[in-house]
Amino acid sequence: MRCWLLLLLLGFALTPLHAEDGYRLWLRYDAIKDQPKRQQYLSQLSSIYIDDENTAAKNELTIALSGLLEKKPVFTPAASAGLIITTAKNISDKKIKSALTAANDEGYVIGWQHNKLFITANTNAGLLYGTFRLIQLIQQNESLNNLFITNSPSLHHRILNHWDNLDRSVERGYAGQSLWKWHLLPGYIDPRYRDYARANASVGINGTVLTNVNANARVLTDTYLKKAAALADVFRPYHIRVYLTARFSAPIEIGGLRTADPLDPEVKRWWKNKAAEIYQLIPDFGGFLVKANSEGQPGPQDYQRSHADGANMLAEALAPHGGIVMWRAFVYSHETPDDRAKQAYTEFKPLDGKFLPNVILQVKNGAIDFQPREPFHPLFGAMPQTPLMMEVQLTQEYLGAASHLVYLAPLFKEVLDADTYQPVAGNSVASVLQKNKNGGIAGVANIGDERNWCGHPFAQSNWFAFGRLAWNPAISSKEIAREWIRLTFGNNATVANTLTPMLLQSRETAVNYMTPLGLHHIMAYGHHYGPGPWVANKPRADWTSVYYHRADSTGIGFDRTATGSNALSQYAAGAQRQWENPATCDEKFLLWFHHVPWNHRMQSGRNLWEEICYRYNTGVSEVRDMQTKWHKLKPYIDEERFEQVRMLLNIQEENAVLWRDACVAYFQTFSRQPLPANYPQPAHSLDYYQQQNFYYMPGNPG
Ligand code: BDP
Repeated sequence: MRCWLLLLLLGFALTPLHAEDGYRLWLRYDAIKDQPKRQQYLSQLSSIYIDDENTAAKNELTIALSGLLEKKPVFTPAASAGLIITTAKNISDKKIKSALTAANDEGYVIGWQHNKLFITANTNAGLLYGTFRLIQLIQQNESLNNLFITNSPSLHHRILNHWDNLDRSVERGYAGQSLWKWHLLPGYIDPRYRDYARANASVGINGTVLTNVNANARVLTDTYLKKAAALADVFRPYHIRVYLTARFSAPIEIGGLRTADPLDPEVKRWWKNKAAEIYQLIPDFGGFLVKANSEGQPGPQDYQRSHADGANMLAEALAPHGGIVMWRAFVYSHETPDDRAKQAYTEFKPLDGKFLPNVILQVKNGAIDFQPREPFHPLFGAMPQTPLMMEVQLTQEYLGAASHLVYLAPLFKEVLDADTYQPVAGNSVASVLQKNKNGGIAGVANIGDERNWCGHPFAQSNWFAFGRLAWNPAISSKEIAREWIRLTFGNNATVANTLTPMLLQSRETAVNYMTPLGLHHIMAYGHHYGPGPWVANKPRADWTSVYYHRADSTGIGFDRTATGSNALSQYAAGAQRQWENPATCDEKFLLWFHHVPWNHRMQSGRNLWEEICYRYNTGVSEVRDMQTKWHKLKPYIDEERFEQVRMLLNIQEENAVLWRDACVAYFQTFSRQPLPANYPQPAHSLDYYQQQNFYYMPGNPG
């Protein structure tokens, strides 16, 4: 009995106080085990000077070094410090000085001067980013000797878009409820708000839109503005600005006006007063994000005004305070029978040059809607006089919700690196975004109140990758993956070497088992989880799957060339050339641009039907491969996260099989060809797959 008690006590003593529940994200500051390394860091960093007013950086250093080095840092005057964190002053070293001159407002330089390590920047924001960088190097046990880093963000606006509602539901959110406890604000400040700000600042995110694009005007009332102001107060030391979504009809709904016509003087006055009221409460308020005349949202077209009229009216109200309007280009009308992929371009291209300078057009990465793969949006490069933001989706609305492991950096990179050929070859989407000082990138957040923030432990990597790429679109997906893995799972080489290729492959895997070869929008109706290639006869054609895949007895795919919708013509000639001919079209986009005969010969030598089967099956095998790899890592991963990912991978495998079998069974009714030899037969009849439904998936509005 006594022995049993002893074992039990011992067991408790060995159990870490904090479970590995994912809460700490990549900000994990466990003690460095390598003693010589630790000693060296201690000698270099034991005393620190930091300029006043940098409380966030100071706090972070205290938390980080107390954990990593198991010793609280001592803050001293500059003369006696080993690490000096300061803006401009005191820099004599030429190299550092000139790097600092070259750095922009938020950039930083880390380097040595007279045996002291310096983090220096032109602003306190830069100092914070530099501090996080230094901490991340230490987390990865990198040597600080001879360190010299100079780093500035290439995009000015790096903003998360929360699709969070005031009732705390999250549109397309799979990680619990909204982080914002509106009912308790402003009185109760959840400590989590600060951790959220820390995580964002650590990867350079500098803005957050708190509310859903399908906006509720109430957030602009005094009561809610005070709540938003309380959040802004928490985020301010982390250099994160707060933005809100503005419902276009707010002057009617909360202002008591009879119209929201953007040219009406009373409406203009209402918005001007509203902006002034907001800036009283939130002096550094970032501005508005607006979804107008899209999917039933109100907008200027309700009054026969243009998108430019609407955006400029709001921009005028914000301009005196330094605010911006992010006006979304995601518009398509059910009254317009034209290909949905063409409509945003048709609407906005003629408005280039018609917006005020503080309007930024926010364009989704592709012309349809965050599909597993889309060619870049034709508006990139086509609006040279308008600042653009690219909107990507971190929440996995079309990529298996938070149940599938899909690392999205390769998706973001594919678009950022794509050549727009505007005005000539060599102008990537990233360079288009960078052309205007107001350019930027927005990420639809995948964050909720689940303990691990994003639902799937690996979904955190998409938040991280978004920040890194927003800061520097040139870094590789691999570099980001390796770093995230080390910060999140530790520095074990086996773990990093196994997980890096697994992450890098995972997006292509999802494309394979969901929408290979340019297929798109063939998911289940409404909640968008799981397959639904048969979806037809809905209130609008472009909410069905058959509208997009167009399978028939002759072939499959959407003809977007001159013989079809001619969406291709919206791209520059160079871009068109790579896609215009089915014989030479990049196969990734074949069925996006062409309706292709079932017997079309693919590069592999298979015919199109066999290739479709092959891709679906490859997707499933690749998920199984992820499972095998994960199992091999068991000895290196803590039990909690290991088990959680193991179970989620099982769900992903099951769902990938469902995608494969449902799609193959359905498309076979058109191809009328047998399954290739050795190809696994769908376990059930098509009818069975059509009956499957995932009821009550979270995040589905209405
Ligand atoms: C789609 C979502 C919908 C959003 C819409 C948008 O299904 O819930 O409201 O995009 O971006 O992807 O406005």
